[in-house]
Amino acid sequence: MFDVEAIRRQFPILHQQINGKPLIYFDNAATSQKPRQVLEALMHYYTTMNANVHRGIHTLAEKATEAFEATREAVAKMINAPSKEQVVFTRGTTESINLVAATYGRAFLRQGEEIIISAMEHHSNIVPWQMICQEKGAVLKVIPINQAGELLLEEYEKMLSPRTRLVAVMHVSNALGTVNPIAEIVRLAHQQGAVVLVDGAQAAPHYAIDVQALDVDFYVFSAHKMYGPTGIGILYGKRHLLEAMPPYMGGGEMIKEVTFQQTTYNDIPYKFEAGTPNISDAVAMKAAVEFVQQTGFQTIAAHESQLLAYATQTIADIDGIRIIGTAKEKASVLSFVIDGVHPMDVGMLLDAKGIAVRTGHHCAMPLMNYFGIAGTVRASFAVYNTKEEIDVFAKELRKVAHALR
Ligand code: C6P
Repeated sequence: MFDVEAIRRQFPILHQQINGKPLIYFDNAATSQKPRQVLEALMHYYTTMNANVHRGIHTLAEKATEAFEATREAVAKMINAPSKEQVVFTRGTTESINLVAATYGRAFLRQGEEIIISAMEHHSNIVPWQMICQEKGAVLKVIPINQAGELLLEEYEKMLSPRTRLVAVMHVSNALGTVNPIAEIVRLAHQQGAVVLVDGAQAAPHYAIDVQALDVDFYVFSAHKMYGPTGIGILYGKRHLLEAMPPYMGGGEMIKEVTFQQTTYNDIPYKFEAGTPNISDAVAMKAAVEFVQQTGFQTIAAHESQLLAYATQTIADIDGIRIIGTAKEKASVLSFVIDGVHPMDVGMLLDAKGIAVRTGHHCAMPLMNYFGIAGTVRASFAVYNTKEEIDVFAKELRKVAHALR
């Protein structure tokens, strides 16, 4: 039996008052809160083993390196990567995408070739591709969506051609909640010889990811949205691609030998990890991986899906409300507008009641343009949220809508 109160007890931050009201944290798509085991892992790292990794032969350096590499191993297992060398530590999703755009893009993209993204992408999965297309004279194409916020797969299929070099799509939309059919997107791209990068920032917190079953070429995500620390994220890549890609940044750790004439680069993944990495947060990320695995992805997804259904139904009859993102397959993101009311005003009035939601364009301005809106109010749920919180949220939202309209 799933015991949400037992889960909540593991999250110290949840047990506080905000503006005199018990905190209701519904901004999980922006960043999730951290369980005690992650906080303790950080403390444990700094109080027992802090040292630089891969460099020293002293005991602490060995301990730190072991803990750092243990996270790589745990992440590889979690996403079913064939080997831990295919798991590169980055600062997060944004850096992972920029890394691929800058290295794979710079090395392999040719003038007149095409990169396909989708109309619902986060700016992190638009701008790096725009930059590399401009640099290389390549063309950026965009898969359109329907009013429900679903990709038009027939249009995508028509867009693909031998000119397509790379397809970059999100697994789950941060602004709509749409879950995209990644295996099918990958299958179609591979038929044309294109590689696929999947932005898994909003999928990794909710679903068991199997990079081999999906057959993705690159899969990227951030620890901080899956109960881990900020400043650490993952780039998974197929071995032959990572090996063929040039390095991202130059510096320590990414080399085998340096002379003033030339440098030979280290093997993967270290080739992409120049400089002292974010060791402490990487080490603590293992505790986040363990948290989601102990809780179980099935349990997490089932609970969040109940919350989404309950919230959607509970707010549906509020005057003037319109839900943005009504795809058949949805993760626990509830985005909406209220006619005649600015999303920011809603967010501020909810905050006064201790309720944290995100308002605005959610770093998806082209998507907002498609819907003809400046932004939405977004409630996004995590495993520690409850139906009772949704009841309070719906009651306060009703009052806010009434007062502002
Ligand atoms: N979305 C949101 O509130 P970083 O910041 O690198 O960890 O993740 C960027 C990113 C990339 N792709 C998707 C689908 C995302 O949702 C995000 C982060 C947050 O929706 C902050 S804008």
